[in-house]
Order: sequence, then structure tokens, then C-alpha cells
Amino acid sequence: MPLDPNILRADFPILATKVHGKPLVYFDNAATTQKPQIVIDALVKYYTEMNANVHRGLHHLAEVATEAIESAREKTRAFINAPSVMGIVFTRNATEAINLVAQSYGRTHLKPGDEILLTQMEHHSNLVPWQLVAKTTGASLRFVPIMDNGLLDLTAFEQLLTPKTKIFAFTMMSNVLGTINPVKDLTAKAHAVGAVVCVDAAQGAAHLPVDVQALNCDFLALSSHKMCGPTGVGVLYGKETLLNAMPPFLGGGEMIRHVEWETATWNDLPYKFEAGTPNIADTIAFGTALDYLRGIGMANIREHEKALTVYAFEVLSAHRDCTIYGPHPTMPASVVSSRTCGVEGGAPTAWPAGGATQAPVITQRGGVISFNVGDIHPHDLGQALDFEGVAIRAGHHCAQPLMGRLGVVATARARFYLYNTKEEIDVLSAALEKTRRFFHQKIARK
Ligand code: 7TS
Repeated sequence: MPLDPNILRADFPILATKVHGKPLVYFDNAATTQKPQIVIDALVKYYTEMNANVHRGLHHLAEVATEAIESAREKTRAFINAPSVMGIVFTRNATEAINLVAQSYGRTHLKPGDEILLTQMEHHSNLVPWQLVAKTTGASLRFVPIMDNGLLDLTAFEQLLTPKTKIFAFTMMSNVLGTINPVKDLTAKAHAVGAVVCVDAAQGAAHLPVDVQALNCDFLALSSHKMCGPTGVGVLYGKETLLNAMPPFLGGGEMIRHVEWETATWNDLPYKFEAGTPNIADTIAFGTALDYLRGIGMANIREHEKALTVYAFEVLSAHRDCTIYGPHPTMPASVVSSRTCGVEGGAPTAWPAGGATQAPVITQRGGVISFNVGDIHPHDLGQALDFEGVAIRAGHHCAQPLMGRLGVVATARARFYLYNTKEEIDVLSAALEKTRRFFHQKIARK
């Protein structure tokens, strides 16, 4: 059943906030999402009824807390259809999960001459960890280019894949372009040359159904706070055989089996990678967030966001001086591939004959809309929209090399989620028009 954002909004108390006297329109969901009341309640319930350290106490509360955190692990396993909870490692965030793979797997397996393949659309979290490991191992970095339409260049990808490629790490969904990469196909091709595949699903898992067994990726990272859960919790999914063969990432309590003065042996999975006291309350509440998302259905969330994305393109493209970056959602891929990454305002609505028979790009595009309006700096735009109650993000979005590829230093960005509505896109559009007029009047007065 299609979801009704107007009903779901009631689950999120913060959405009733007024900003500068205007109703909050929250479009900064790529940075972090809002939390439903049941997630907030789960945090309070933990501290009022269960607080104890986990996995080590023999008393009642310790058992209750341990059961609750392990239940969150099982919910995570089910959410991404992992074969076993042994492959579900809790981390602080997606960033830490990727660093775990880079440091533990990468440092052990990479040597000079090896290549780590990334893409031009990576968030710094899936770039800098690999730069660090490349420096320490002597491996080199390669990048799959993006085409002008914002999709990955798959021909170049196949050329870049060689037996030297030991790791292929890429994002499921770009936090700037909204591009959804064909994870299953890319993974199969990388496996064919013997590379191990690490998927950054920080954006993807929050907005798309994810099945790690169907994708057959080796590692997958995600962040709780981008999917209605609290901050401070991330997940690394890894294939058990790989995780078992990897050395620990951090040392301390919980990750050991036996310790002597000079040496130690390691705990079973997943605890080998969970040194120290975990973020118990937030992890349990993350489990509640997953219940919430499953209740709505990820496929329904995806459909809702598709509709919002198509609508936003329609509305924003009508602004003559608005440039939108990333794949155009309603153009067939064949048409889109000959166009530039920035879709200028007033883009044509009728595509060449024959185009309509091909799948439109919406299948490869999520609800992230990065844009610029004329020569207004995105930071000024962000501030002006805030006065209208509209929360967007402006900046490089932790993707500085991608900004260079797009030929800009920054963009404004709106990212939709299950609680956003078409009416809110209208509010954004009206606020943009007001801002544009204000800035143009200012320039005219100079
Ligand atoms: N990967 C992608 C694709 C992301 O969008 C982000 C965060 C991360 C990794 C890192 O997630 P973290 O939870 O470990 O910080 N993206 C953004 C963003 O676009 N604006 O703020 C954070």
C-alpha cells in the first residue's frame, strides 16, 4: 500500500517545530534523519528499565540489556537479509565500518602493485580510509569515472577492473547526485577478477530494500542515524569467512578470549570487532527504528521518494536559473547520457522519438536533489531558505573531489524521506523564488 506521509508525520514530534515562525520543512535527510517517537521512547525505556553493561554481568539487568542488544543485532540481520548475526558488527557509524574494512582487511591483504578501485562519486568516508591504507601498504587508488549524466561509466569500469584490483569500494547511492549504482552487477564483475567488494550503504540502506545475499557483496556499511535511528551506531556486514580471517581492528575488553602479559587470543564473531562497551541504548533504539521502517516497507518508502523526486525535478526545473546535478529522473538513460550532469532550468520535456520505450533513469536515481540557483552562493541560499523554515544542506557534502568533477565548489541539496510531502516541495520552490528575487534585486541595486 502506498505510504501516506501526512499520517507518518505524526510519528515524528520534531516535525511540528516552527522555524522563524514557519512550519519546519526538513530536507536535510542525507545528513541525518528525524526520529519517530517510538525510537525516542526506546532510549528512555532502556535508561529507566534496563541500564546495565552487556555480555558480562550475571545479574537480571545485565541479562535484559544483553538480550535487547542482541535482539537489535537479529533485527539488523533480518533487515539486510544477512545469513547470520555473526556477520553483523556494530560500529559507531558507517565511517567506522569502512575504516574497519580498510584497516583490518586492507592492511593485511594489500601490497605494492595492488589496486583499490573506488568511484568518482564517493563520500570522503569511502575515500579517505582507502587513501590511508594505500599509503601504508603501497597499493594505489583508481577511480571509476562518472559520465556527464551522473551515472557511473560502466565501460570505463570494466576497463579498470584487472587482476590487480584487490578491493572495489563504492557507494550504493550517491549523497550528492542521487545516483543508484547497480550493486549486484558491479559486484559480480569485480568478483570475476578476484576483487573483494565493499559497499557504502550509508544512503542506500536508508532508502532502498537491501538484501546482502542477493547482492553478494563481501562487506556493507550503514549508519543508524540516516534511517530513523539514533546517532552513534553503525553496522558493518561482512561475510563470515572474510571476517574470521581478519585481524581485530581495535583492542580491549569484549573482543578477547584469553589474555596473557604478552599475547591475547580473540573472541568469536562478531565480538572480535566490538572492543569495549558498545553503545547499548542507541543500538537497542536502532532496532526499534528498523522495526518502524519494516512496518512501513522499504519498497513503499522507495516508491514514495520516486514520486517526490520526479515532482521536485518538475518544479525546480521550471526555475529558469536552477541547475540540478545528477541523473534526470524521467529521461531515458540513452537520452540522458548525452546531456551534461547539470540539468539547466527549463530542460525540455519531450525526448527524442524512441526514448519512451526505454527505462527512465528513475530506476537509477534516488531522492537527493543537489542544485544551484544562478550565481547565488549555496550557503546564502541555505540561510535564506532557513528563514522560510526550509532546512537544506549547502556545501561540498563531504565529496570535494566530486564537486571538482561537477565544476562547482558547492551545491545546495534537498534529500527526501518518508515524512516529506509534495506540498513541502512547493514550499521549497516558493522560498527559492523569493530568495532569487531578493538576491537579484540586491544585485540590481548595486
Ligand atoms: N557514505 C555516504 C554515501 C554518506 O552520505 C555518508 C554521510 C557517509 C558515508 C558517512 O556516514 P556517517 O554516519 O559515518 O557519518 N553523509 C552525509 C551527508 O551527505 N551530509 O552529512 C553527512
